[in-house]
Amino acid sequence: NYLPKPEDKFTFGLWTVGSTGRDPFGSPVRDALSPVELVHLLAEVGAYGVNFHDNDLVPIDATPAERDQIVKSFKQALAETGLVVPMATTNLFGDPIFKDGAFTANDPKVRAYALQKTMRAMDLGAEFGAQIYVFWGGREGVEIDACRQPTDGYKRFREALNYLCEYNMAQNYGFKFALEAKPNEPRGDIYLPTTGAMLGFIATLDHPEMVGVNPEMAHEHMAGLNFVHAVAQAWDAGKLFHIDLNDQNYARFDQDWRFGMQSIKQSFFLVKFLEDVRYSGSRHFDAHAFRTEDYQGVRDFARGCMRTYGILKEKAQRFNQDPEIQALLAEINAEDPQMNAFLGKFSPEKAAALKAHTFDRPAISSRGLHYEALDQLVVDLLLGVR
Ligand code: GLT
Ligand code: MN
Ligand code: MN
Ligand code: MN
Repeated sequence: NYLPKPEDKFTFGLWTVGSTGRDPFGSPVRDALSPVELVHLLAEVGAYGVNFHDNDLVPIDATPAERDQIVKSFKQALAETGLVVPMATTNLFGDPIFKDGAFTANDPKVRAYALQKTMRAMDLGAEFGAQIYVFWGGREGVEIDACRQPTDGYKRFREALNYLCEYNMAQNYGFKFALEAKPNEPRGDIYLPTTGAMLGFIATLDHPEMVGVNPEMAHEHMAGLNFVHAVAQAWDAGKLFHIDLNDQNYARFDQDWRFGMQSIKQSFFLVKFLEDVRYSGSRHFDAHAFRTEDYQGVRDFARGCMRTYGILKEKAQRFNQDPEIQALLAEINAEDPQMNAFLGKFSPEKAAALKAHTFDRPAISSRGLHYEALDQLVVDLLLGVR
């Protein structure tokens, strides 16, 4: 039946089901719902959790009294529905003050304000029990490289994260930070444009153990990359703290489509990877309904994201149990005991023996690997004829 279960940890941002369909060319097509109404909508479709930017919940110009009232009513909606808040983040891109970036902006006042805003947003997230804190630097970039050395951008971003790691410790919040890359849009170029770039950058921080990544499928696809590989590298490095699932045609603008809407095969291998390695974090859908939809369509969108994940999860189980597929894999991946003497950890003796060995290149090369057959089995499986 593919109905979502709490252990799936399916989450949505307030900004996702709350999208009113506004785009750079057109005004909203849906009336805005309040955060409380959105929590009820998410509960109705069976989501596990809801995430937010500070200003998705509390408007940027709210008074302290208004903030407290909003927090109170949101907490009540969570209690009524059982939804949790696993992740929180800061809106460091919407307000005009961030037109030249936030942590990396040339104006020190903007950089200081960005730190202040993030600390307050961390306070808000902590109040709701969030454990993951996402950093998407949508405005941290340039249209023209004449305005600063890129290294100043990295240096400022590093200083800000180091500062906020210290704040995290000073407040005892225990957040894990998750950096989200995107190659471009809304800036002409965004610094650290891919998950791989973020992983390299994390190693330069004062507290690398506190910081991981939040890869987004659509963002890696915008860069023309293989999302499963990006996720696998993050996992391999112990850095897959969160994930943004959605879909996207390659090399287009940021489309944020329903998970599985476009790239079924990539989505399948992604779900298979997450399930195979037993990823236990949130499966967060960072996407929104088409502009053609009313709120019934928004529900269809949210249910669709989770349903497709569930279908692909079942397909992954079938892949792992399919005798024909597994026989092919066993054949393709067969060990050669003779090679054990040469492979693995280096030793001078091993290297000497390997250098003296003669390989029969034509014999090795002539072996077919059956990848055509293997892939057709995958296609049959995904198209439901297997
Ligand atoms: C924005 C962006 C997303 C980020 C969100 C978190 S905000 O919608 O397009 O990819 O994950 O800041
Ligand atoms: Mn996107
Ligand atoms: Mn996005
Ligand atoms: Mn995202």
